[in-house]
Amino acid sequence: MSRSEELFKRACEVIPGGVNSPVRAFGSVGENPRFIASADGGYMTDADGKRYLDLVGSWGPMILGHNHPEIREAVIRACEKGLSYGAATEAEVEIAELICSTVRNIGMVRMVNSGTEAVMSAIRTARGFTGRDKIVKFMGCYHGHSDALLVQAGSGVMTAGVPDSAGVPAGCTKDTLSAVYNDLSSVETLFEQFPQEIAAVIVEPVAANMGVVPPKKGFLEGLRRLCTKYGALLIFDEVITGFRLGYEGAQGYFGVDADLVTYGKIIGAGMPVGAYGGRKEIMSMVAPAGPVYQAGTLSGNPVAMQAGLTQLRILKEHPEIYIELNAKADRFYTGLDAAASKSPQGYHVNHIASLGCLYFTKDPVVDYASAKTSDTKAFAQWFRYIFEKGYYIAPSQFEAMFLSAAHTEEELGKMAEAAGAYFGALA
Ligand code: HOZ
Repeated sequence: MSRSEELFKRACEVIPGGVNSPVRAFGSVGENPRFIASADGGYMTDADGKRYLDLVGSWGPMILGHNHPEIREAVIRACEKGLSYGAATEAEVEIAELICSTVRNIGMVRMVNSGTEAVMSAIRTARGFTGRDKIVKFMGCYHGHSDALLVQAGSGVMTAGVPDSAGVPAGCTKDTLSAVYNDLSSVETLFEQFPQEIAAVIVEPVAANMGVVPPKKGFLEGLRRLCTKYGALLIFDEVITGFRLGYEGAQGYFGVDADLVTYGKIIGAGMPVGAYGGRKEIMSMVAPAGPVYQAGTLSGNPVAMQAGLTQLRILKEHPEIYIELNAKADRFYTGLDAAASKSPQGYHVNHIASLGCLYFTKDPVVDYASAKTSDTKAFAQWFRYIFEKGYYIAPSQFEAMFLSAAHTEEELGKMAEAAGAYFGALA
């Protein structure tokens, strides 16, 4: 029995499903999870000593690669000064100043501990600000696991084939309206039905929890227009796209302004951090400045802030990181596309900047319904092959691949070659 198998056996006795987040379980690809012992640069090493080129990158935040020396040093220095104070620190001011001075439409920002918390709080703020209750979300978009948002959600719930969750009272989702991603008319219909009741439209500007689905031209601009017309707020959930598509995330990449933006793990360089921010008049609603209550002992944790601040500073001081990463990613996904085209089966590679995904379907994937046409058995077979070759991709069809600055052209080229061999053999 391998060390990972042994650990999984023990874990199953004491942790539900043996894992602390369902997407790590490998169930949908017919495998057991690998327990990770360490990570460095573009690689992770499991408990049995097998090394993988890691294309998950802790689900996004490791844009500079694992164990970056400057970030590690900043964390060590912070640890030497104590792990948590539950009190204000200078680093919190610095990171907020950095974000507010560089990202459009962010006049104030509040640190929390995860993307789930950021989204939950942004929704509350939008409701407090507008005095309205309803929110619009898109099928297949995932905004964390808070009650109101587990409605036709992506990510692990989509992988499990149960896009809603048990344990969510109907009352919690009665004000959540679902629209079709990339389909403006579905949003317009909801606004026509509830012109005065919708507080906010929340969207992943690039949907990256049903695989990767970029927005069609005009979709985000149309959402902006509709929200302005009906007095609702537009919330960009940038847990995945923030500081990844570019320094200003999707707002900068597409040139569309959001009213509120939510961030997740990338804000803490992989440490448990999230944040939400927006224009001053909206964020001034948040306690203690305003009446929308939101709190957290560990929010703005001093160690996590130093990690995040260091990563954001590096990204800001080196804009060439994004240029090189996105160009490298273009070449990689083009290579993967060429490799998969040898497949007798239908396939589609969707990609934008360093995010990408290979679907096993003949139809273009533009929304939840088309993402679900992907043959998940074919994905599982591909996963097992490429994983065995030493490439750690997400163990689910409905997640993204995340490239990092630490991945080399040569390593990615080898992966595309391995894909070519796999799909060639199927032909
Ligand atoms: N799709 C999830 C993040 N956006 C994966 C992470 C998790 O749920 O553990």
